[in-house]
Amino acid sequence: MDRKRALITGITGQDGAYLAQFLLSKGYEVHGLLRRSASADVIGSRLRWLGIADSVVLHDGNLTDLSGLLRVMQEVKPAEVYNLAAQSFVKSSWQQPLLTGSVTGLGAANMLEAVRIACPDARFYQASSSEMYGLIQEPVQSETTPFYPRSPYAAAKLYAHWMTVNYRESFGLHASSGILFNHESPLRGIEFVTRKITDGVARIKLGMQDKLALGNMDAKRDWGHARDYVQAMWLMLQQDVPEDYVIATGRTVAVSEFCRLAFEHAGLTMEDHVVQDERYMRPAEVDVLLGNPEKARKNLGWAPETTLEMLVAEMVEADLQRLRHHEHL
Ligand code: NAP
Ligand code: F7E
Repeated sequence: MDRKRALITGITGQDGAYLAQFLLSKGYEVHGLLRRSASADVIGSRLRWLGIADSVVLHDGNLTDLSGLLRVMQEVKPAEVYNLAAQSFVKSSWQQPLLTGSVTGLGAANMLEAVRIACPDARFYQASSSEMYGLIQEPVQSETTPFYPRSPYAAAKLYAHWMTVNYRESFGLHASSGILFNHESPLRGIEFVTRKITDGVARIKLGMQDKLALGNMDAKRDWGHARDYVQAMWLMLQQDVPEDYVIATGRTVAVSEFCRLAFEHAGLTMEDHVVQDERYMRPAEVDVLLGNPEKARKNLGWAPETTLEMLVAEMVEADLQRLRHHEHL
């Protein structure tokens, strides 16, 4: 029997790598979109870290180039398409608002067009984000909470989110959005606060640096593990009816609390090392996010397996190991 074929945009990112690993374990033939880079050595480092770089098929393409996306879609003919590619760093979206709009927003529209034209029977997943709630309109956010984006990134994601809903309603595409709250892992990009903290803690522990400079430590996030969250993406596409789902843990803690847990895991005291630096503050902040994953629990049978304490421990240990072995990610 032919293996089921999936196409992942953003396969070289944190979620793309874990999703590829998960789909391979389910017996899928996994294809991914790869944007060309002159720094070929860093491309695919996450796939290599998971030991799956040779098990996936990569196709040249960019989310901003519809013709290329159409070509890939015609070539692969995927049964499932996961649109994870984006300019995903919120802070950068104020420096590059148009690029963010074009990749994170219009890029999703390009993908929907490519699916509608070349592969209308494929099931489509859009990586929506809790950042869309921004200035929160309800203390606990669910699928029915109104959105209030607070960054060019969030505004672009909101456009992509509504385009996904619109293509489902207009053309009958099997298109679902996962409104995912922050999820982290040892494969998280180094500029995001959790990985910046665990990498910093590991460096301080190994005597490679003494201080860690952070921005707003009072911001609160609902943090889960990427490995758990990619399973929810897959579950959404296995449903008969496409819908949108909040994926979260239901627990929120401040950046300072994440930081304290990471320092404590390494036997260090946060107050001896952390300094505040204006450079890491944002023009507009999302103060607190807290998701209600009840619909996903009920309809998908999904629940997170990793606690915050387990996540912090895994990330600190991975960074200690990497630095001891002079590995980079
Ligand atoms: P990530 O690590 O930043 O990965 C982003 C991926 O997008 C990378 O593979 C990147 O390729 C690719 N990409 C960027 N611009 C592209 C372009 N123009 N054309 C093609 N590919 C492009 O992000 P992540 O944390 O895995 O998140 C996955 C998705 O979920 C993103 O859409 C993100 O916005 C969304 N999301 C993330 C979270 C979270 O907490 N992680 C929560 C909610 C939603 P390169 O490797 O070449 O840079
Ligand atoms: O910031 C505060 C910062 O950059 C979290 C993306 O995956 O999740 C992510 O977006 C919080 C913010 O992630 C530093 O101000 C303090 O309040 O790790 P972050 P994010 O902005 O929440 C959502 C759901 C996505 O969709 C995005 O793609 O931490 N913070 N000090 C800091 N943040 C950073 N990066 N660096 C600091 O030094």
